[in-house]
Amino acid sequence: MPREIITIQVGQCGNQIGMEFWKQLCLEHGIGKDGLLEDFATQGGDRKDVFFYQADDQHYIPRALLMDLEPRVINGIQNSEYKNLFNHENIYLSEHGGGAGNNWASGYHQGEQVVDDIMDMVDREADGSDSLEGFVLCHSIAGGTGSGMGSYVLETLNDRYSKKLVQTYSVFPNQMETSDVVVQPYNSLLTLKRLTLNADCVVVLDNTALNRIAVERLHLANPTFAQTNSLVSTVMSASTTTLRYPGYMNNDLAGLLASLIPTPRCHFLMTGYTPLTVERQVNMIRKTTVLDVMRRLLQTKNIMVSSYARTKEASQAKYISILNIIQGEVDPTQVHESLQRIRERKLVNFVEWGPASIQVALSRKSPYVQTTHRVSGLMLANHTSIRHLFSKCLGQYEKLRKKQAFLDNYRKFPMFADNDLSEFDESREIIEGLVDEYKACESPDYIKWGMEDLGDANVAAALESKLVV
Ligand SMILES: Nc1nc2c(ncn2[C@@H]2O[C@H](COP(=O)(O)OP(=O)(O)OP(=O)(O)O)[C@@H](O)[C@H]2O)c(=O)[nH]1
Ligand SMILES: [Mg+2]
Repeated sequence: MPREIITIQVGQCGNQIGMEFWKQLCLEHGIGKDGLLEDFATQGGDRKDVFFYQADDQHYIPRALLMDLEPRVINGIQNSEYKNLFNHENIYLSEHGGGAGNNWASGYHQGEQVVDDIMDMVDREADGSDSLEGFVLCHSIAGGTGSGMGSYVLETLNDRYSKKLVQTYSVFPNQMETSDVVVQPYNSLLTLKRLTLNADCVVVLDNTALNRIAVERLHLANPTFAQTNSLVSTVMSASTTTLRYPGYMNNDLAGLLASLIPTPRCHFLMTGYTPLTVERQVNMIRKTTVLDVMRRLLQTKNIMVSSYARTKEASQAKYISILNIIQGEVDPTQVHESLQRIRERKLVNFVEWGPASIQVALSRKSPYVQTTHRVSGLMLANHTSIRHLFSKCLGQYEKLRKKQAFLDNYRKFPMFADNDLSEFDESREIIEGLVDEYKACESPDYIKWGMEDLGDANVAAALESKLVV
C-alpha cells in the first residue's frame, strides 16, 4: 500500500524549486515531460505512486498543488515542455495577479480569503489517495506569498489534517546579499513561528550556504536561481529515495522522521550532499568509496546551512541525529567499517542524551539516470548549530522593529490593525524559545528541560509526550 504524499508549492521560490523536483522525479522514474512512461522504463520495482497517480489513459500526474498570487512563474510552467504534466485543476492563481508584494501580512490575509478554493483542491487531491501519509510544502520564508500564504496553509493543514504529517522544504534568505527586500526579517520571523508550531519537519535550505557552495565548490561566479535550484532538487529527490525505492528501512515518511526527530520542537534539519554537481558539471572526484562519502558529508563545505560553518569551532554545537542515505555500488560491510572508522577518529560530536550513532540507509538508485561517480550520499541531520540561524533572524528583526521601520505595510491588514503588533511579539517569543531549546539540547540535562516547574509525578508523563513524535 503506497503512503502517498501531496506536494504544495507556494509563491515564486516554492514553484521554482518544486518544478525542479518534479523534473528530477520524472527523470528518475522514466516518466516523460507529458507524463507518459518512456519506452525504456521497463525495470519497475520503484514506487511511483507515492508522488504520482495515473490518469485513465495511464499517464502519470504529480500529486502536486501549485499556488501563487502572481502569474509569472506558473504561467512559465504552463508554457513550458511540462505543460501537460500537472493537473490543471490543481493550479491556483489569484484573479488580480498582483502578488503579495513581499508582505507576509498580505499573503496571509489573501490565503485566508481564498481558503475555500485552496482547501477544495487539497481535499480533492487527498480523497484521490488510498492511504495519504502527509503533505510537503515548498516555499521561501522571506517574500510575501510563500511565507504568508504558506503560513496560512500550514495552519489550516494542521487543523484539518491533524493526523497527517507535514514536512516543508523552506528556503531561507541569503544573508550576504544586501537584500532588496528590506522587510525580510519580519516575514521570516512570522513564518518561523508557523514552521515551529505547525510543521512536523522542516528541511532548511539556506540561500547563503547554497550560494557559497555554488561559488566555492562549483566555481560559478554569479550563481543563478536555476543553478542553486539544481542543488535543491538534488537534495529533495535524494531525501525521498527511500520512499520511492522500497528497501529495508525508512520506507515511509513517519519512519524517516522518527529516526531524526526525537523531540517534537527540534524538527529543523540541515542537509549535506556529495558529490556535488550542477547542470551535469561534475567536480573532480577521483574515488568515491563509502568512507569518502561519509567523511565528506561531515565537512562544513558540503553542508547547506550557513550557521553550521560559523559554529564549527564552537565546541558546544552537537548532532542530535544523522541519517545518511547512500546510493550506488555499496557493499554493506564497507558501511560497517566506515562507521567504525568515523567513531574511532571521533569525527562526530553527538548530544549526550541520544543514541549517538549515524544511521545509514542504503538506497537503490534510478536505473535510468547515469552518473559518473560510483557512490553518492545525502546527509540529513539535526544539529544544534541551527539555532544560530534563528538567532540571526531574531537579531535582524529586532533591529528593524526598534526603528519601527515599515510597520505601516503590516498595519493595513486585519491581524495588525489598530496598531496591534502582538503577533510580532508572540512570534519573537516562540523563536526565542526554540533557540533556547536547541541550546538546552547541548547539555546532558536536556531531558529534564522545561520541566523544572513540574512535580515529580508529572515529569514521567511529560517525558513520555516529549519523546513521542
Ligand atoms: N533558492 C531559491 N531562492 C529563491 C528562488 N526564488 C526566490 N527565492 C528567494 O525567495 C525569497 C523571495 O521570495 P519569493 O518566493 O520570490 O516571493 P513570493 O513567495 O513569490 O512572494 P511575493 O512575490 O512577495 O508575493 C528571497 O529570499 C529569494 O532569494 C528560487 O528559485 N530559488
Ligand atoms: Mg512572487
